[in-house]
Amino acid sequence: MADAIQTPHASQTKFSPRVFSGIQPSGGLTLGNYLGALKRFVAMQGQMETIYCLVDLHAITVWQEPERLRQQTREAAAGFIAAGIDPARSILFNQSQVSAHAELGWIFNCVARMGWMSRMTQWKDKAGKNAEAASLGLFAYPSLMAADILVYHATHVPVGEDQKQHVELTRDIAAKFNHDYKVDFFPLTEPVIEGAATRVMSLRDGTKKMSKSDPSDQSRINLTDDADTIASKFRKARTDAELLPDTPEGLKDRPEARNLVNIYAALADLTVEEVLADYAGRGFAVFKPALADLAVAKLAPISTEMQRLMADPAEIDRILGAGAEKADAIAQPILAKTLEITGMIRSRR
Ligand code: AQP
Repeated sequence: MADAIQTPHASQTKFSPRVFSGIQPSGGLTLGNYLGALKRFVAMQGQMETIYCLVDLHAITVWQEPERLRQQTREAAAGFIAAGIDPARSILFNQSQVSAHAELGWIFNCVARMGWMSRMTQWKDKAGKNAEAASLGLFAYPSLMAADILVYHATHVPVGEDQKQHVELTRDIAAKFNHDYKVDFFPLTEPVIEGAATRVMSLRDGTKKMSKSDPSDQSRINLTDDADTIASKFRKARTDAELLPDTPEGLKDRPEARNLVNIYAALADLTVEEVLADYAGRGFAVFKPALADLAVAKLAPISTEMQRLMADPAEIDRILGAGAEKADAIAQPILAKTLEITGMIRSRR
């Protein structure tokens, strides 16, 4: 996959390739998080330096019960490791243990414009009609996300389609900072969005994103679901009565069918064309059990390994702490230089 990764902006060759990405521990990890993000985090490991973060400060932009948040953060860390993130090859930590994220986030709050934030579709979706009652943190979310990325001078950010707008805003913040302070200090980071399942949809409604905070558990596959639950959710997934077509164009106005075919392709590392070559002319009575078998084969080992890791929470905390130390060592000099550029006095204490 190395050839799919683009190099940073031509004038910015001084930034060495570095990957940063994160997931909110705002619930259990879903198949959407796995295919849109985690599976690709694992694939990028070894291609360049990789830094992965459980963004707990982002999670509290909507209410989180404290003990539950701690549990979800440990469970997400177990999910990362079970899916193939090796803490010896990637830096893995939770965001709140590296204070440079929040500090740079504040500076970026002063760079980003209100108008930019109010145009973010995630803000509009999550705040809904009652924006007055939403937290200030939810509004400023993309500015903290820019800090997460840029405090490491990360050049590449693997994300699902829904986060593309936030990575573009990260580039806008970097460009405005560089312009305002007449420096070439922050890279213009590239989103890395690829594969058949960059937007996995709800199993109940093919027009809605699969999400860990959807009130319906039937709408998603959780990485902790057992084999029977996975099979039953795919069996009950909403579909139409048509047979599968022989080209991707035939799925154009069939969001539920397209979603299931995309999921199959991503899990099997096939193209949509290859999946349709095998299943064209077949109905869902054949396709759904095949998809369920494939999903169980791919996800059950992850779920089993997660359970094993979760039995030792102290070890998970140790891994996150060690990751935070390594992350902090990269972030601190970049934060210190940012403070110097912005005119803050840095006397030795
Ligand atoms: N349905 C999805 N399809 C593809 N990629 C997805 N991602 C999330 N859902 C899908 C990708 O997973 C990464 C982490 O996302 P996040 O947890 O930071 O936030 P999110 O995008 O808001 O995910 P959720 O599951 O919908 O969380 P809640 O319900 O808490 O808001 C990102 O790279 C994202 O693109």
